[in-house]
Amino acid sequence: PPEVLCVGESMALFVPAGPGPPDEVRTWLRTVGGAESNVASHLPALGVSSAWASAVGDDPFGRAIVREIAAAGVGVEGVVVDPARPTGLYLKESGAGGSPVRYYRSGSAASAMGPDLLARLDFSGVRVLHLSGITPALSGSCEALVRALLDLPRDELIVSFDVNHRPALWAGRDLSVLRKLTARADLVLTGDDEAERVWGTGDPARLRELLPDPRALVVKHGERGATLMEGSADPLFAPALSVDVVEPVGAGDAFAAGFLAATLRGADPLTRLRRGHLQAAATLLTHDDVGAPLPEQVVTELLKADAEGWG
Ligand code: KDG
Repeated sequence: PPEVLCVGESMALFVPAGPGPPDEVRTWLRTVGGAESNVASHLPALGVSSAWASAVGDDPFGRAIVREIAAAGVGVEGVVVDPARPTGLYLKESGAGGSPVRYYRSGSAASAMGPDLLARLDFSGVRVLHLSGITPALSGSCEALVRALLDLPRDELIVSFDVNHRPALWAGRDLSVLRKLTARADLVLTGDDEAERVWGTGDPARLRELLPDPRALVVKHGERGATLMEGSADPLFAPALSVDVVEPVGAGDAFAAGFLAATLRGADPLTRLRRGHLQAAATLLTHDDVGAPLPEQVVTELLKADAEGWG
C-alpha cells in the first residue's frame, strides 16, 4: 500500500514555448499540473511510496496525465475515468515574478468528484492523506468529498492539508469554509501571503492561535524560509535556499513532499524543514510544476553555498 495518498484534480498544463504575450504564442509545452499529484510525484524519488486519486475525462489529456503521473512511480488505481466530462486544462505565463494562471476547468471530470470516490480507495497501510484547499473550491460535491475524507478514522492516519488558496477559485465564495476544513487537519501547510488573505494574518504565532488543533503548522515565508510550530515546542524557523528562480508555481507542493518524506522517516524538525526547502529548490529552477530531482552535485553546491543560513 502507498504510504501517502494524495487526492485532488490534475490538469493538462500549458506553458508558452517561447517569449511573447500568450495571445501571440503559437507553440506551447504541455505537461501536467495539480497540487496534490505534484506532491505525489515527488515522493517516490524520495523513497516514499505514493498514490494519487482523482477523476479525468476519457480524452487524450486525461490519458496523458494518468500515464505521466504513473511514470513517476505513483499509484493511480484510484483515478476514475469519467466518460461524460473533460479533463481540465490550465495555462501559465511563466515568469520568476509569479505566474498568472488561467483555468479551463469548470465542469471538468474532477469537479464532479464526490464522497462516492471513497468506495474506490484503499486506506489500509496509508500513513498520510494529503489534501488541499483547492478541492473544496471546485464544486459542492468536491467539498463534500473533502469533508468525507476528513471524517475518516485517524487512528493510523495523518491528514496533511495545504491551504493552497487560489483566489480565482474562491472569488465570491465564503472563505470560512476553507478556514473550517483547514482547522480539522493534523498537519497544515500555508504560505504567509495566502494566510493573510484567508485568516487576515500571516504571522505564525497569531495563526497558531487561530489554528490550535492541528498537531503541526508550517508557515512558509516565500524565499525567506519556513516556520514550524508543532505541539508545544517553540516555533522553529529554517531559511530557504537561495536559488535563481525560473518559475515558482509548484514549489509549495515540492516543499510539502520533502517535509512529509522527512517526517515519515522520523527526521528531526530542522531536517524536515530543510528537506522541504531542498525539494522546493528543484521546482523553482524549472517551468514545470514538478521538475526533475536536483543532481547530487547541485544539492551539494546549494547546501555549501547556504551553509551559513543552514547552520
Ligand atoms: O500548487 C501548484 C498548483 O496550483 C498547480 O499545479 C495547479 O492544482 C493546481 C491549481 O488548482 O491551481
